[in-house]
Amino acid sequence: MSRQDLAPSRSAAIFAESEGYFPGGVNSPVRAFRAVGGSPVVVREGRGAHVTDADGRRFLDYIGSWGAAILGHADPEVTEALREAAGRGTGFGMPTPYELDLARAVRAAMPSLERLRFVSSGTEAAMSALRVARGATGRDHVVKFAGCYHGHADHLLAQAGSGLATFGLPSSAGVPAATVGQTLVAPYNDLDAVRAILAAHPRRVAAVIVEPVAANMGVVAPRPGFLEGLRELTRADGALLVFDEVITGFRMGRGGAQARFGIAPDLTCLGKIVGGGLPVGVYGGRRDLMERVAPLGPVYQAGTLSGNPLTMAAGAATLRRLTDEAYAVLEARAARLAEGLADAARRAGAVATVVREASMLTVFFLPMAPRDYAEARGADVARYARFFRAMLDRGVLLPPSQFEAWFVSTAHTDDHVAATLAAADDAFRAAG
Ligand code: KE4
Repeated sequence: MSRQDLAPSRSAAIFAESEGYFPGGVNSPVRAFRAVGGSPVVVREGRGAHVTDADGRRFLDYIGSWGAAILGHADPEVTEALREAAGRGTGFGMPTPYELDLARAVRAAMPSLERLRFVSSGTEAAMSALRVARGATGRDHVVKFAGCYHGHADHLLAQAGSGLATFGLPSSAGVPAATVGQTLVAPYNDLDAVRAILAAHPRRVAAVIVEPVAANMGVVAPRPGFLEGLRELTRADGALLVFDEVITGFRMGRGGAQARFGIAPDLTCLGKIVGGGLPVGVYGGRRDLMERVAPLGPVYQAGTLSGNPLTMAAGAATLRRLTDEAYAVLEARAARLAEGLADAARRAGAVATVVREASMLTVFFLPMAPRDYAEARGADVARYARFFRAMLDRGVLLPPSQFEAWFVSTAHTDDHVAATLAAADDAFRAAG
């Protein structure tokens, strides 16, 4: 009997009632387990590398709040920082010293953010960064890449990844054609396609926005020269280069992907880790661009809880722990996990490829690593669903979609990696 077949569960009862409140019973689509089947895990609490569901079942967690929980769940220092901040009040709608503390840490890690603004989600960060780009250039078109996800702002839902990839949605209902008409889409890793778009729309593209390492079609690495090529092409055309580092920021080292690849974008978006697990987004970049933002300039953006003390405290407490040593241990462990998963797939005779970048990875049910969204979508999603369930039955919670990333935290130990690999040995066979 699998773990899921236990007596009628509280999780199932909670989810059934939730379906009477939320569309699909969830507050974000991918959580509904529609791509992997069954009733979703209803998490009652998390601690370290584990989450516990409403029935007391404990799982090793590789969702990690979609990357935010890089220190694991309920980290004592982050929790204490939050407790202390909450005692001072949760928000004032006025400047506080706490936003400055976090801004100092962000800019020390990413000097390209000469000026920055805190917001409350990655969607807000990407939406605002592109508004700055359009306001600064006076141009209306933006270029994005198929399979990249930059949140759910209308004009960014064209061929997006993450939940749209999970559900096979080319875009979203409710988005006027005119809105996405100015969003031009190229295949990831395809510089010729970008060159052709810029040639067809000379000096009309405000920005090219890219996940410097894609993680919303599964983890797809930039090919050598791709990011450098984007930097050159945008500079030559006068378009701005926007790095969406909502996932890669503070995941790929303190300086994020821009430090790892040595490229300075004009604007950067951050989220997740930088808020220590609380609602957050950041957009920032060149001073001459950001000084067009109200109240200094004509680009308007605002937010009631932008820079709120709780998020600032949790973010600052998290970044203090992300030392070079912490990253070295984290990435070595993720590498052992990735190598072990590839070995387990081979032993089981499974057609699977493991792609790892820093401490995030995807097990693609594909014979080789995909270079773009079209190739990623060729993955055997039914086999992924069987693998997901087999791992869940063995106490390991993976992202409930082939097109999302696994995230390793500093709370994952070598023993956790060993337990994951032991489960994977069986699960690859069970997935057939
Ligand atoms: P949020 O608005 O969800 O905070 O951030 C949007 C966003 C922007 N840019 C990138 C690169 C992102 O990955 C995201 C959000 N990531 C997804 C997971 N792949 C959020 C999970 C969900 O939608 O439930």
